[in-house]
Amino acid sequence: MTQLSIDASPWWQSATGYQIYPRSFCDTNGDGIGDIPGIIAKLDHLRDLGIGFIWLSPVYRSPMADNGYDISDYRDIAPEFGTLADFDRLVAEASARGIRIVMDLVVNHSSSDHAWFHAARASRDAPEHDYYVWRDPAPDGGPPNGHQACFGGSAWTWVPEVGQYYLGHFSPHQPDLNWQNPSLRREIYDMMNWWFDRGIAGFRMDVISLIGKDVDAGLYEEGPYLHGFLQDMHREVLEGRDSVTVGESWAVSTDTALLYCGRDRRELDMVFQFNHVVEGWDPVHGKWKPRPFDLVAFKRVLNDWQAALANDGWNSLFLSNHDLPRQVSKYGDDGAYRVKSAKMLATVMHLMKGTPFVYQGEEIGMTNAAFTRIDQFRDVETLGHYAEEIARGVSPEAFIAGANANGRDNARTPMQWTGGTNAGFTDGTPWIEVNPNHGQVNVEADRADPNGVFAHYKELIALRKSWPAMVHGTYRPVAEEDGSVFAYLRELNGVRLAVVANFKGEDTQFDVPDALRGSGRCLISNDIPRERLDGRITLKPFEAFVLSIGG
Ligand code: TEU
Ligand code: CA
Repeated sequence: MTQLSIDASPWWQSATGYQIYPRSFCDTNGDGIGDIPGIIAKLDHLRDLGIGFIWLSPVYRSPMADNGYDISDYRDIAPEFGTLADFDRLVAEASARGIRIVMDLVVNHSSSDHAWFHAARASRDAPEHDYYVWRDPAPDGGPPNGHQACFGGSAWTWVPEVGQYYLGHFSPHQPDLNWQNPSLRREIYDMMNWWFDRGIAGFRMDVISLIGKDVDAGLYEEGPYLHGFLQDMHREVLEGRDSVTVGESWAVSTDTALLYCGRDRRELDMVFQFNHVVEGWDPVHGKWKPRPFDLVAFKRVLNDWQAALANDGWNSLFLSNHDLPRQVSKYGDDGAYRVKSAKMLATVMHLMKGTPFVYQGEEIGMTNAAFTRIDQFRDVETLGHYAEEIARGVSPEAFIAGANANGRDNARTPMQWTGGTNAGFTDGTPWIEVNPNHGQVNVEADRADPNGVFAHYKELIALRKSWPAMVHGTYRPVAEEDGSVFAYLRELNGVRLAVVANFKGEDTQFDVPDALRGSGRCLISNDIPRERLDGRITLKPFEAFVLSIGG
């Protein structure tokens, strides 16, 4: 890439994103629920970290069946989170610190409490009826087909008033919107433009790969209408804006990625893909039965994505979000090597080509929860599947073990600000229990430690701003069959960055591949800085470093 094209590259390529799950971030009024004033109160923490934008999980008005991923008014803020005035203040205060706000766009479905759905379920003649997906019963009166909802049970719910079933791909509280209806699409585009006019910088689009579904053909993910609708949305909303869009897709693969984010497509800027996440799930039992971590397979997935988007499109880089376990628990060691392995994972992810996303608490190495009773869980998905799995004969202990390993509540325990009561998250009773390790793991303690996790993230994010090779350099994987070490080379205009990371909690021998040989400056390390890469080296447990070689 030439210097000119680098200078013209969009801001979101060199920025780092930070995801906030508002309910669990910071509570200012003692109701036990995080709120927008709480986010504003903590903006200095994010400015110090150096992030460029916040992806804010939904703050819209919602009955909170799925913590806001069930919206009852797209143009208002949930009272428990604050007001539109609070939101405007957030945009302004963030902007004053050089931080943009990216909202979550949840338009595959609304809440069953949305005014549209109230009208839709009351009469077939209401214009809003067709905003949702209705089908007649099967000949026996049962649901039109056997499609199961993501959070358990049938995806179809009977409404006697209209004598039809509606589709709720996730749950009955989340009726699917019918994107085939042009008025519905118009409503959504107008709403998006309304938020842009309020000063937001873009959208993360929830399960966007579902909007083009063909229900009767049984096609849900990446259905036949998907890209037509995304191009339509681009024309009506995104064209000409200096915005960023990231579409969430559990179905996207390296084969389909460029259909969303190829430069000539006029759809989205990036996708959140999950191939590397699902790789760690049981092929039959899914997330509830995780399989042992396989570094070679994990690298293969990420390396394939780097290759697929090498010259077109752009990767999003993440291991964590509000639906996933804490990364240090999942891929590192949340015991003796918590700090060191958290830094190692961050180094590997931030040095790849793409835009890194940090999930709240990741920057201090927060860990999974270790719940022992089902009543400690809050997540609609976990509770829905619990009922189903128990009915199927799975023991509660086995299910809870799976939920502790992979469940969504791991990421949703409150942000640990201090070692004090409720980790400084709330003066009241938190809506979900605080992780008991907050005495050791908290922002105050970690930031006070020059060798803390925060310091390492801050350094990575700063490096990104001064090393164009980190953002735009080519990516070349090495030692792909090595089951312990993740290593690669980034290269731009003669600048070569060698990245080496030991995924094992023990000393590991590593034969330095030719491509990485050389000596130079150590840009970042979680151990004693190295200056030379040659021959066979012994990596310390979870050691990771970046060396600028030969330049
Ligand atoms: O998640 C999409 C989704 O499919 C998840 O439910 C995912 O499959 C699951 O966590 C893995 O088992 C998005 C949001 O990120 C999630 O929080 C919402 O619950 C969901 O959509 C519905 O809006
Ligand atoms: Ca609150």
